[in-house]
Amino acid sequence: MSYHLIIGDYAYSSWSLRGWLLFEKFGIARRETLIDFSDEAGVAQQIAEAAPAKTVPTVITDDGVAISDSLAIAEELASRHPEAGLWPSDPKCRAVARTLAAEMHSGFGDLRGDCPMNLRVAYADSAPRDEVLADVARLETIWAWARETCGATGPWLCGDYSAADVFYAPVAARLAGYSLPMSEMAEAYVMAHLRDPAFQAWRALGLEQGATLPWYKKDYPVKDWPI
Ligand SMILES: N[C@@H](CCC(=O)N[C@@H](CS)C(=O)NCC(=O)O)C(=O)O
Repeated sequence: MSYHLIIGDYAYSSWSLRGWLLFEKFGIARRETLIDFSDEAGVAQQIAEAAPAKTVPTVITDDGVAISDSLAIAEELASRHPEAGLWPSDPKCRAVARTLAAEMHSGFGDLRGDCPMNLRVAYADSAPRDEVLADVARLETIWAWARETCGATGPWLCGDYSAADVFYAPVAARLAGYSLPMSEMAEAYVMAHLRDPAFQAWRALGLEQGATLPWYKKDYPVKDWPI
């Protein structure tokens, strides 16, 4: 099986980071095309070959299907590569992992809206609104629930690194990048993502490639990236 993975800007495209980690962390080969977020042509126009897909990440399979949603990509790769271990093998932990990935995929609108992923900068204080703090509290609740239910003792939510962790990698970047207040447990999880070699490789690409896009800039005091 071969795949063509189309991704957006390394520094700013949180969904693309998820799509890329689904391949990179589970050793699945693909060729990649990078979409330019600074191009006047929007994403849909740039990925016209993958129509009706209109967002990134999009994966084109060798049988010609454009999978244009990160959760669908996770499920399809898990089905096609059962040996890769995208979801935990234990049914109980797999249910937990899927629940967490799905909640991320459909939720946390305030956090996502106020704190867009930006791997080029970290802010010392982002004056979070109560709604954003409520999203952080919810993250802490479900992260703790996952760890407890799966008996996780290492860095990841459901035991070994799984697709659930993929979905929270950009969330970790937001919590760290906007200096959001969090518990010790959450901070340890966030730092595990920031230290992850795959995440670091992606961020390094984001520092090297692509334009700095002014519409992501926030007027908060800047600090060094936490790691
Ligand atoms: N539900 C989609 C969301 C993908 C998405 O919104 N991607 C953004 C980039 S991070 C995009 O392509 N935006 C371009 C547009 O909306 O025109 C997923 O899970 O992959």
